[in-house]
Amino acid sequence: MTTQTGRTALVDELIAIAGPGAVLTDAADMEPYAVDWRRMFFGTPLCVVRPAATQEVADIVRACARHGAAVVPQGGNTGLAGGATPDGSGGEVVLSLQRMACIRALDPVGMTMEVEAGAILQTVREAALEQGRMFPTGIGAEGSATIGGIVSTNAGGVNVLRYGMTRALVLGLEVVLADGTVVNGLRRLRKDNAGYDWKQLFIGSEGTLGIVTAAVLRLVPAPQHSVTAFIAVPDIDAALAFYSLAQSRIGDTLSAFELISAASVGLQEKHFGLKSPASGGQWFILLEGASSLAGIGEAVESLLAEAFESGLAVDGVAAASQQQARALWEIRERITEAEGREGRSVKHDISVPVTAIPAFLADAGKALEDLSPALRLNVFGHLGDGNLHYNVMMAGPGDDGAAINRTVHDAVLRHGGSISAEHGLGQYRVGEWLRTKTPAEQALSAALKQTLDPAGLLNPGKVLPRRDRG
Ligand code: 2HG
Ligand code: ZN
Repeated sequence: MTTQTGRTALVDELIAIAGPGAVLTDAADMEPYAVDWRRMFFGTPLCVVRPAATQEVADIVRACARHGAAVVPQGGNTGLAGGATPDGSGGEVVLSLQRMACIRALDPVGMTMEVEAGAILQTVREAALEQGRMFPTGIGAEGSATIGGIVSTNAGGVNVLRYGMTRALVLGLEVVLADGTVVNGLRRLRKDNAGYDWKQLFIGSEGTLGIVTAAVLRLVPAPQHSVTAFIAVPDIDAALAFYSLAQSRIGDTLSAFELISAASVGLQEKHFGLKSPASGGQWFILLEGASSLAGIGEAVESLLAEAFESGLAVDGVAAASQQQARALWEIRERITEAEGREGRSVKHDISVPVTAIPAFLADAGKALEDLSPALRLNVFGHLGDGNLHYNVMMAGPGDDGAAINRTVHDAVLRHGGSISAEHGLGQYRVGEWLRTKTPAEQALSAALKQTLDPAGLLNPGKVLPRRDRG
C-alpha cells in the first residue's frame, strides 16, 4: 500500500464516511477483530471500520480501492479457518458488518426473511420460531456468528442432512463489489431462472469476490415434535448400516445423524464431566427426528428396537423430555471446547462419500500411525453428510502439523473426498488447496477472482494465495 500520509488520509476518509465512533485505530480496540477466537491467526490491520448501512460499505470499499488498501470483511469472527481475520501482512482495513443487524422483513406465509449481514444467527432463528418457522442452519457458534458470515462461508452444521448447506437456504443477496457497486438481488423468489444465478458466486467464497451486505433467507416450517437419541454402536460398519436403516424407517423426518468416537466422548467427560448415557461401543450416534406430525417418538422407538435386535446398536437412550434432549446435544457440542482444553491439535474438516467412511478411517489411521505412533485422534462429525472432523491431537512440540495435514488429506483424496467440507479454506487451508486441486480448477478460480476483484484487494490470502506470494 501507500505511504504513512496515504494511510492517514484513508483513515480520515473512512471517518468521514462512517463517523468517528465507527473507526478503530487503537491496537487494543482492534484486537478482537485482528485475532481469531482460537488465537491461531494474528493480523495487524490499519484500522477497523464498522459501517451502519450498505451505502457506507460501498463508499468504504471505493475509498480503499482508491488507496490500494485491502479489505477484510468480518462478521462474528467465529470461523475455524482464519477467513475473517487479516493474514498478518499488515495494513488492511477490517470491515466489520456487526452494526448492520436489522431484520428487515419476515414473511411466514411465503416462508422468507430478509436480514442484514450483521444479524446474529441465533436472533434470526428465534425471530423465525416466533412465527412458527425455522431457519435451519444450526451451528455451535450461533450466538455470535452472523448471517453475512454463514452465507460467505456457506456454513454447514448439524441439520445439513435434511435442509442442505446455507447455499440451499439463500433466495436473494445484496453484495458490494470490489469497485463499490451495490448489486441488489434481494428477490424472495423460490423460482428464478432469469439468467446466471450469480449469488452462488458470493456464497462460500469468503468475501474474496464481493461483500455480502444482506440476504433473503428461505425458512421451513418449525417441526412441532422431535426426538433425540444417543446410541452406542459396535463399530463403524454398524454405524453406517444403522444410518441406512434410519433412512429407510424415518428418513423424511431425520434431521441429524451425528457420529462421535469413544475418544471424543472421553475427552468431553474429562473436561466437562457430562456422563455418556450409553457405553460399550467404539462409536456413538446422536440422531434427531423431527416432524410437524405426532408419532415421531414411536417411530424412533421402533427404529431403535430393530437396531438393537439386529446388533447394529448395543446401548442407548431416547430423550424423554426437551431438557434431556438438550443434555444429549451438550455432550456433542462440548467436544470442540474439550479438544481445545486438552492441548494443541491439527483440525481437519473433510468429507468423503458416506459409504467410503470406513475405508477412509482405516486408511488414514494407518497412514498416521506410520507417521507417528503417539498421535491421538478426536474424530466426530456429520455422518450423514460424509463430513468428519478428523482432528489429531499433537503428542509433543516436535510434531509437524503440516505433515499430519498432508497425510490426512492424501487419504481423503484417495477416497474421492474434499479437504474442506463446511469450514471453508480461509487462510488455513490455502496451501493444501494449492497442493491438491487440479490446475484447471485453480485456473478457473483465479479467472473468477481476476474478473471480480482485478486489484486483489478483497480479503487477500483467503481461499486463493495472495498474488504477491502466489
Ligand atoms: C462441529 O461440527 C464444528 O462441531 C466444529 O464444525 C468442528 O471443532 C471442530 O473441529
Ligand atoms: Zn461440523
